[in-house]
Amino acid sequence: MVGGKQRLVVVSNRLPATLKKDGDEWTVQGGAGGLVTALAPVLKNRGGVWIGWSGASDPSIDVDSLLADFSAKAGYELYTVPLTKEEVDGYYFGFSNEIIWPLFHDLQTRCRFHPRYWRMYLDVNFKFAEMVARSTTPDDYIWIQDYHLMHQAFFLKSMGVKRQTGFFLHIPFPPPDIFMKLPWRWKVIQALTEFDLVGFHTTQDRDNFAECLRRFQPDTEIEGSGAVVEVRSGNRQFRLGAFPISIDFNQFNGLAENEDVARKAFNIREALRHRKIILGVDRLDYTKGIPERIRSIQTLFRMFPDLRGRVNFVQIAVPSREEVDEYKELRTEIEQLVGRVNGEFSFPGWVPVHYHYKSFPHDELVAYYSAADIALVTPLRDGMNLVAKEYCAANVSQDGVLVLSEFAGAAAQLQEDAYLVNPYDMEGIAKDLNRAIHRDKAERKLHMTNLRDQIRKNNIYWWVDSFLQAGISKRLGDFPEMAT
Ligand code: GDG
Repeated sequence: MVGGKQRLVVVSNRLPATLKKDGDEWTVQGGAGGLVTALAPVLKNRGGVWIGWSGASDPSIDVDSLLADFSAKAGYELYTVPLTKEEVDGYYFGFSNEIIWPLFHDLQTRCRFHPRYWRMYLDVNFKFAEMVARSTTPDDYIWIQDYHLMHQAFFLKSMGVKRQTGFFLHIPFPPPDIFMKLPWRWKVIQALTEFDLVGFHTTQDRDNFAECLRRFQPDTEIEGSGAVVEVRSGNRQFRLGAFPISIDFNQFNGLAENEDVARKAFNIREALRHRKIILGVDRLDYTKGIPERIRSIQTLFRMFPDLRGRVNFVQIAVPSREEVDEYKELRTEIEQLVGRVNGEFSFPGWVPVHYHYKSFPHDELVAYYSAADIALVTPLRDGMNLVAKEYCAANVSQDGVLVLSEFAGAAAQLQEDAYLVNPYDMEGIAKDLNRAIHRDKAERKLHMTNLRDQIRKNNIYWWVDSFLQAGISKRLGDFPEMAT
């Protein structure tokens, strides 16, 4: 624990509240991404500060007063880093989303390595670091989130500002063969070594980073064998750790038991009575493998015609990065595929794929989780994937089945009790779905109980504690290893 003495300062690209224009009015909305879901309850329970961009680039609006209400309700302070449209284009849409996001998800052919993106990324990182320097004290613990802000410790040091810093990467870290394609590879590696602790979701990600570091700095030595290791590299000494992010288990479990939510779940089941429900929930992103998943559903109904009329696939796709052409094209591709599968198999009274392109209120999302017989979570690559864990936590009847991509970080923890699939293998997925549909009740219960136990123990509070203890404790081994 940070303890009473040290204030926690979280720094991320986006604040947990974003400003949106609704007609002439600006409104404040809570974010729906994995990071917000993960950290909001923690800061609320401890109190602290969150530094980030508000999502608005209009200099005429008074961001701070708009956010004051949200901050009071949220129970922690917010500081905004103002960004111009040009900065957002270069640093966020450019460097972060057109370079690091695809590259770190092993999709290097989607990268656009424009040097001006890199320069803007550095400028904006400097701006963030100035805000961190101004609004924190040497006693604070500064926890930087994610790939948009890899240069924070580097710039703080270059300003002569001493802070205790930790960095957590929410996406995978690629192996050297892929990472080496980044034109600014050594600058990024070096910047990461300036943190006191660098955290990843899995030991695989951590080891990939260590491999890249060794290529950069052959004298690198690594000490320790647990989740957190001590690194000596050049003139730097710091820690690397694997901290699989998780969810507030009790919140999802409790919501699923709530009477209103249980009624909503009942209504979903009633609407699809006598049919098994397979559920997919994702931000609409090319890393999530949604087209591949719909094709695997098509394959399921082709390979197992007896399932026609007896199974529904429900896909919730949350709008994401809608301004970007690639995401618009992905949406069109998904909608055409849904149309094609429904056109191929529908008959009066049964439409196989139910597709929702919108964000559901939290309680409705939990109702869907709770109503579904099977969660089909098949990202092509994913840092962790919280949906897989949320589904299990909401499965209070304990008879659901998780079908999970082997390329999601969550697979490292949940592999024993989920069906692990290759998201590119349509027939393999179809066969495992067929098995999952026919799995007997006792077996479903056994595996779901194990999954829920694992997620209950290694929950979001455990994640925060283990990261902060690794960041703050003097000796290695003074922090909790993952409960099994
Ligand atoms: C990044 C990494 C990593 C989804 N639909 C609705 C909704 N959601 C919420 C889910 C979940 C979150 O969005 C999605 O989290 P994921 O982990 O699946 O994915 P990313 O957004 O890509 O997150 C990922 C994560 O960071 C944390 O480190 O696991 O690998 O890519 O929490 O509940 N929420 C609401 N309505 C919806 O319709 N309210």
